[in-house]
Amino acid sequence: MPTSNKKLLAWVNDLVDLCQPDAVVWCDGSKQEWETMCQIMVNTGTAKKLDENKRPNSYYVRSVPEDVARVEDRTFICSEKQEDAGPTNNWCDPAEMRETLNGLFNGCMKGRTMYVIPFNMGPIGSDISQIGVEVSDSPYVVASMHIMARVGNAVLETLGNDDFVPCVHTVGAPLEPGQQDAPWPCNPDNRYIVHYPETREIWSHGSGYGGNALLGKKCFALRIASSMGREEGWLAEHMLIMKLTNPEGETQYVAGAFPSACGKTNLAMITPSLPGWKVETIGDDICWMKFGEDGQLYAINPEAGFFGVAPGTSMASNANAMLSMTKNSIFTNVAETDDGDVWWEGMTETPPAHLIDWKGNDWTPDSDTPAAHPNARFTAPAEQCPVIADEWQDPEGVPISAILFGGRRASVVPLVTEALDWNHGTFMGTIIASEMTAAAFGTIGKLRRDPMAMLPFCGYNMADYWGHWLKMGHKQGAKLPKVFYVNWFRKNDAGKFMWPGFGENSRVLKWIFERCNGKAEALATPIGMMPTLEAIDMDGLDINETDKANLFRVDIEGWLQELPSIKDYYESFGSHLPEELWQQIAELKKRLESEQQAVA
Ligand code: SAT
Ligand code: MN
Repeated sequence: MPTSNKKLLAWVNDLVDLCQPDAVVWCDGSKQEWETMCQIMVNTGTAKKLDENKRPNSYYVRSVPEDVARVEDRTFICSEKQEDAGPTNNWCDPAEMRETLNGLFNGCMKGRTMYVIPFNMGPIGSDISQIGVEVSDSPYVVASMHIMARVGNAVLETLGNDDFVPCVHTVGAPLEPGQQDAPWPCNPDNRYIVHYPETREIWSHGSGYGGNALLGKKCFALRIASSMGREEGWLAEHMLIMKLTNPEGETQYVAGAFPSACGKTNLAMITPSLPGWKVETIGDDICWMKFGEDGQLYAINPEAGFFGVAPGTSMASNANAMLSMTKNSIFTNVAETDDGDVWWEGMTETPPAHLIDWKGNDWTPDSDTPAAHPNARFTAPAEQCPVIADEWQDPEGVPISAILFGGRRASVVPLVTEALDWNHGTFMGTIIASEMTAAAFGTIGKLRRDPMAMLPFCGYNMADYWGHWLKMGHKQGAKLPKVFYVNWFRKNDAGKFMWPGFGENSRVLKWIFERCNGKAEALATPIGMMPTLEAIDMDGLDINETDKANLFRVDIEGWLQELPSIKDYYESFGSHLPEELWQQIAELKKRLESEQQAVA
């Protein structure tokens, strides 16, 4: 045994009794181990090695149509009391769930190997990092965890006899003696992604894909960690972290939460259009923040790799992501080219003449289904990102100056607004939403609320989570980041995006940077501080005057119309909703109405 940690040894022993694997392997995290896992996947038909000259040390994996994404309706928060999971989570009584899972896990690894994967979320040795151990019967999980986390002996050494978060994963497909394994074993009829926040445990059954199976990611780093953060006074957030450097060489660190399909990974690796400005990446998905002794919030990226959506990623949309995955990467459910490489929709303007699609069928540009699954993924080491910041693994973390919230809003929400203070910023986070339908001018599409972009990832009652945010702001001596709400997606009368996005977002980042160092002007409006028209650098941008004005327009009527839906939303949380947030609505309403009267 590579450890003498009593809890760990006893836990693994119990799991061997329960799951009855044929063998147990303690993962050491070595290169040799990665090679062994990949070879096993090749032998069982799970993976294909890509052409060594085109993409060295990289593999192609195809799952099955029943197992292609996270399953939110099969994800459970099993707190003792239902109200502690809150109305946005699936809850089940923990005792009942344990009984169900005991049945399902009994003998679930027969005919398979149980891998024990010690993993560190965050730089090894950092005070902000956490340690977990995942037990899994999937070599794909072991190989993916090699990229996404720090794994193996170094973690066990750091762990010593301390506590860890136990994570149990099985594909839920035991093998009879002599039974041929499937290339992608799973059990779609019995999927359970289960969290016990009070005892800090994760149990996952039946899926081998992404966040269902790589338990360090959404399960630990967000759901369990958010609950730990609440108890211990820190924040676990669904945020990118980036480092901005201005032409004078000054730096600021910014974190940002965006719902899916808002270009979060692209923003994390943005190539700024503004001359002299530099953006570097610390993380693209998850951010853990703790107060330092100086009262500032210090952030780490708990992950070691990117698990990004492939379709739409190209040298034009995100060159740095493309360059991160040129070697040592795993591709899942993309399409396979005839010359041993990968392709997906959007990678090149002209698709190859022939591909094997993600289901294993021949594909040509005339086919009427996409070649890659829309949730196809690349798994790539963060250290391979050309713009990864030098300090991305600094155990101290980086001091955060600004937090961005954003959604995809065709109407009402301007390009950028700065919160009046921490409480107002928290309010902004709670009202993040994306429009599900493209809104016609003056009407609002159906809104999907995704507070702090944490809707599927908060491990306890969402309203209590907002309360925790507010409480963080009351900490004695806290020097809090400024909070900004951005919206790259506002449309004009003709239904066209008014803002070009991508590298041009650096113009907004510049204003945010200069608000943080006190150099940029802002105007007080009913919805927060906004840039003066001169404060955002529009040099060389082809935007007409009407659109320019509308990007920054405070839509008084639109906001007043939106307030009742925010109130309805808040009401769904009953007595857990912090009083402070009701006050935020009341104050916003007052500011909007007095502006309305002033204009009339
Ligand atoms: O599958 S993951 O949860 O890791 C990624 C995602 O769905 O956001
Ligand atoms: Mn995410």
